[in-house]
Amino acid sequence: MSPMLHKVVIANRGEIALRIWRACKELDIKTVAVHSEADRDLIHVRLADESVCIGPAPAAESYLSVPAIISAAEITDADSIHPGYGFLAENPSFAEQVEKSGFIFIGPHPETIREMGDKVAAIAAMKKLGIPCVPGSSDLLYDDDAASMRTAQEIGYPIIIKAAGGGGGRGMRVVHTESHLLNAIAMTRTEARAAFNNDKVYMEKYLQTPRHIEVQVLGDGQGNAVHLGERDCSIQRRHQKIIEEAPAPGITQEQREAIGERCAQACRDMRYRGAGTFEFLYENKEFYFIEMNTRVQVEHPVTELITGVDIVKEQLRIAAGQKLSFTQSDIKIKGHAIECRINAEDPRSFLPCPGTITHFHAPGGPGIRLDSHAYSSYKVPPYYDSLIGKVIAYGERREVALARMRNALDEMIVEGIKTNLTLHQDILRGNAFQKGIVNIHYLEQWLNL
Ligand code: MV4
Repeated sequence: MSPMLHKVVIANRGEIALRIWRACKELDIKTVAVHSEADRDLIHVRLADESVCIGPAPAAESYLSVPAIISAAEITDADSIHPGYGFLAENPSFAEQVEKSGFIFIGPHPETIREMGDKVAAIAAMKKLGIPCVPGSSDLLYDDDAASMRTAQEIGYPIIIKAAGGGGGRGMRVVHTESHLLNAIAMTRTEARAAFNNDKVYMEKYLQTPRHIEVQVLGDGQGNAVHLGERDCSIQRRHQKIIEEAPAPGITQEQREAIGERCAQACRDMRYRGAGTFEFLYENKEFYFIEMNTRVQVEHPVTELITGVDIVKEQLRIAAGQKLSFTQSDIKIKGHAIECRINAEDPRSFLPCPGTITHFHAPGGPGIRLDSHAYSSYKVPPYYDSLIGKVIAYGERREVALARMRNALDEMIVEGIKTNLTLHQDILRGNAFQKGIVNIHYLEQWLNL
């Protein structure tokens, strides 16, 4: 068996940096925290074996600085770099430079990240590998107006124009009638050129009320891969997820195995390395692939709780060159888990609310997990995203997980700053959420009431 990693640079901040530190310690791997000037007081900086300040507060000059992070790995004699999520996690040039500098990038091969970052290439690859995609999704649009109009006609309105370089909700336009089509294509193309330096756009059938369901996978880069079931992430606002759960309510074991096995087989076929997520829209009992994420995700804990697999530890083992130590038949989905993202923000305006947490109490008890870097006297800086922690509730049944989550939210104390705790309590009281039937528009519609 390949030896374990020796020393990991944690190239991130906040709760995920702490999560990565925890996994490293369990595997007896040394850690280097790299942090900005605004993040000296982060808990994982204190806990790590070594820490390096990599620049001033703005992310562009610290967490997004490739030379600063690689230099930190060099001076601390680390052997590997974990990017977490956000920042450089899905930047293929970063992964490439990490490897060219002689370090292990804890994630997929740079070429895989590059391919999945181009949504048109990703869809083409998935289609070949037998993953169900949205009708029309392989139709690249050229500067041929007549052809674009024919394609839209064939797919049937409404359609959606998406930028190949976009993703996560950036660079899309819904078109309901032919009269708006050409203008929408031109506008999406212009915006995409400016935002992503890539004016490739494509067209899909627009699904009006889908749920967002995603499948977690792990591959070892040696042809072994498993799926860890699915998550429902439909509760979102402006493409920011707020609540996630696993398994997705109403998905049968047969559906789970069918879609999961397709994803796992696709990973075996492409020798996928690391943790990954297949994002689907789910409507009328059908899954439609939209994007693949090549990183660990914020919501990975719900999957950990229903499978017993430590996804971050698996990322480290895979990066060390180890084969997956389990096969699909070893993976059993048990119970139900729900995650609430706790943000430092105004619960009504959603404006970020940085500041000092004067008093903090962590919820606990049976089936409650808290992934958070927050503590009493911690100062939430204004420079980064406002996530201060995640409450994750587990129960043998969904109702039990829900009851435990309600208690945990009641029990949790965050004083000194505003948080969205009350928003979570309101959502959990809603009828549709309790029934487990919400689609991606539910929260925004409910907020507008
Ligand atoms: C769609 C769609 C409907 N039909 N594609 C938004 C984020 C990006 N990942 C894909 N997105 C969507 N693609 C088709 N063909 C609706 C969305 C969408 C959405 C998807 C997932 C989660 C939240 C969303 C909110 C609005 C729109």
